[in-house]
Amino acid sequence: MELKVLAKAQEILKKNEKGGFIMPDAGYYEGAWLWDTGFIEIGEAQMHPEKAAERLESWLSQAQWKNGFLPHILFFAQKTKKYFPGPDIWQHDLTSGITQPPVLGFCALRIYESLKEKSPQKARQFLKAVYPRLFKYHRLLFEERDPEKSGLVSIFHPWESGLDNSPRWEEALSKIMVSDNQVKEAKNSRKDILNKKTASMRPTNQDYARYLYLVRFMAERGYDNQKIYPEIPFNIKDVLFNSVLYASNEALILMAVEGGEKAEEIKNWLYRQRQGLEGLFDQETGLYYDQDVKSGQLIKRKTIACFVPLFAGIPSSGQAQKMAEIASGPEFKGDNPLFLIPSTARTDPSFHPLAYWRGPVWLPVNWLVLRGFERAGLAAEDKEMTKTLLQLILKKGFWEYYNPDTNKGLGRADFSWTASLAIDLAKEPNFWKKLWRVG
Ligand code: 9WN
Repeated sequence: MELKVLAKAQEILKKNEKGGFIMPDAGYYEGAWLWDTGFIEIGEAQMHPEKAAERLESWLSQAQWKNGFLPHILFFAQKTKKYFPGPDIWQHDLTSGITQPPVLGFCALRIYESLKEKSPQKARQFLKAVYPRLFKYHRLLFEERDPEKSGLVSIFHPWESGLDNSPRWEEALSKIMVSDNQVKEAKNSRKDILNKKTASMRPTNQDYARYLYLVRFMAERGYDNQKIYPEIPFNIKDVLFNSVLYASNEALILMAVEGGEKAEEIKNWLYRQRQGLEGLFDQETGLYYDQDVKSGQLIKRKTIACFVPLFAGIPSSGQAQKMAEIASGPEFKGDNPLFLIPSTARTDPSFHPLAYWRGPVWLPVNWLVLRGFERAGLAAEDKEMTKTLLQLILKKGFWEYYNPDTNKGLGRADFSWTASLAIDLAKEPNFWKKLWRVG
């Protein structure tokens, strides 16, 4: 099984290469996305560590803004043929103006460790190039996206969460009023790029009108976080984003130690983050939720994001055990013989097996939870999910997402992060356990 997965996964990653990067897929997504790049290079690090190191270095140096910010897309050209919204909407050269879950810290550590085995000198050079950039990005997040020093940084756009049309964002978005003309504008802009089949699964034109409203809101303020933070209608402490940031900070500490840098500031962030993340736990349901900064309330919608604190080692062992029971119970796994976690709970009023982040199974977030089970010492769940995810991919192919009832592949075929994370799963490395020793 392992060899078959590895061969096909590498073929896909090769096919999706363009301009020195690996795109999410070869057809629609015309750029290199932040968190896709992170997940892609985690798999690549295990096959071609030198190339993975070169690509991440180059992505960081081309994408990073002067103030340290890392945008969620680095485009290949000023004009996109299919993908919308392209650079003309973002108004920031070749990048977008929002970020994505900060997975690059633990991705960089993964590359560093593989490279060290092959060439310690190259590994040191890689560390020297990427560590300061990642540190600067994290510092910016803590200074400008958490001015109240809660230990939790804010996201300003559903795309920053990576889980675009998750039901978690419904209420905050409903407060953004968009006119019929704005919805029409969104519809016309997307018209040529979506075929009927895919269009019905992706966010609606109404959603897109609101997404565009938020982009313009930020662009008009020159992407100045100080101006945006108090005014933007969408200001959320996202539980997945912050858990991933925690794990990337742990990775930065390991990198700082390797490179002889001081890690005090990062340790302070971790201390505050742990308290912030613990505050997102809801006793009644046994899960972790996002917090809306405007209302101060937890957004109690059950989705796969509720489990991601496991990846950061935040839940106690009792909490983790209970979370594993919920994940494998009727609300999430349901009757599917495979242990896969749908993006949204089956009991949520907005659950739909075809609707993008409102039901379908996505590999990267399942991977975060599975590694979270590993971290919590829940070996049975970890093993079972690894087995079933690989079975799913072998049987159905490397899709963007899958129907949680029938397991049918959906969205775009031959998707890069599905291929690269399949490599990580098939090789069953002990690597991640090393990361967990910190914290
Ligand atoms: C907007 C590239 C990206 C992923 C996101 C996924 C989808 C973009 C889109 O594709 O979002 O960033 O246009 O739908 O939701 O998680 O990074 O694969």
